[in-house]
Amino acid sequence: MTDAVTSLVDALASGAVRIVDLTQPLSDATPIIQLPPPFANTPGWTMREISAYDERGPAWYWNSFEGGEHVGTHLDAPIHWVTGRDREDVSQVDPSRLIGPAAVIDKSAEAAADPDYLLTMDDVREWESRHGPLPDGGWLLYRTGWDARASDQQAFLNANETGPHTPGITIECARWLAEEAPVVGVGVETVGTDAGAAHSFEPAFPCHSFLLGAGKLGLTQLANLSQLPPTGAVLIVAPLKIVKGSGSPCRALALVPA
Ligand code: 23J
Ligand code: MN
Repeated sequence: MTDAVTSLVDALASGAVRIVDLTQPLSDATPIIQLPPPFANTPGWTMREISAYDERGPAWYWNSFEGGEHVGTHLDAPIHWVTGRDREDVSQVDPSRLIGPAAVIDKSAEAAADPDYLLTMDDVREWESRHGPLPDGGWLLYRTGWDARASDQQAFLNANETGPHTPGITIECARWLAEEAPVVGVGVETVGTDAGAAHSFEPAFPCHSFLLGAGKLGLTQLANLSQLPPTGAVLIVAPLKIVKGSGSPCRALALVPA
């Protein structure tokens, strides 16, 4: 009998299992969320060179970096939101929740037609009628096509005088995902798990409020969800183990059967 890890190693070597990188590049060009006044905003990503094979360090190149916890592809820990304030910080999130089966719901056509498109309970029920229930202990990954805009802050935030217009999830569906669905987290391609217009929802930012309040996780600014099947992929999320962190930039990978 071959053990499961050996089988995985063999499958990776043979190409029977493919690795899809779901992570956006992290640089000073990475788009960041823009909250309206009077709220404080996050700094973006900055790198400072320590040495580059020069008099400061003749044989080595290295940098320091600075940036918000919620910049680029990143994980939201439950403590990020007031509803989850007594729950885990990012260093305390159990690793068993950072690896799990992924259900991919594709609403990219709907979001292309309407940038304020909201995923509904009917959408989830329709997906479940074709692919089965959402995975126990797994992740819902919500594809909207928004990853194509991620190299351009203006297109990514898509704001006008009425605020940002980016796709999200209805209040009802966010509540169900938090309180009833068997998933441990929700991943999106946009700057946050909530819709651009969610500042005016009741409650405001329902994905953050309900999911993090229920101890679940958020994952944002994903790339390459188009390369995943609706079911059958495994998500691997690796945030930094920042003590007292509310979240962390992370590497997000998927293992996909070829
Ligand atoms: C702070 C306030 C509102 C929001 C966010 C952060 C995020 O989207 C985030 O990155 O968690 S909506
Ligand atoms: Mn966040």
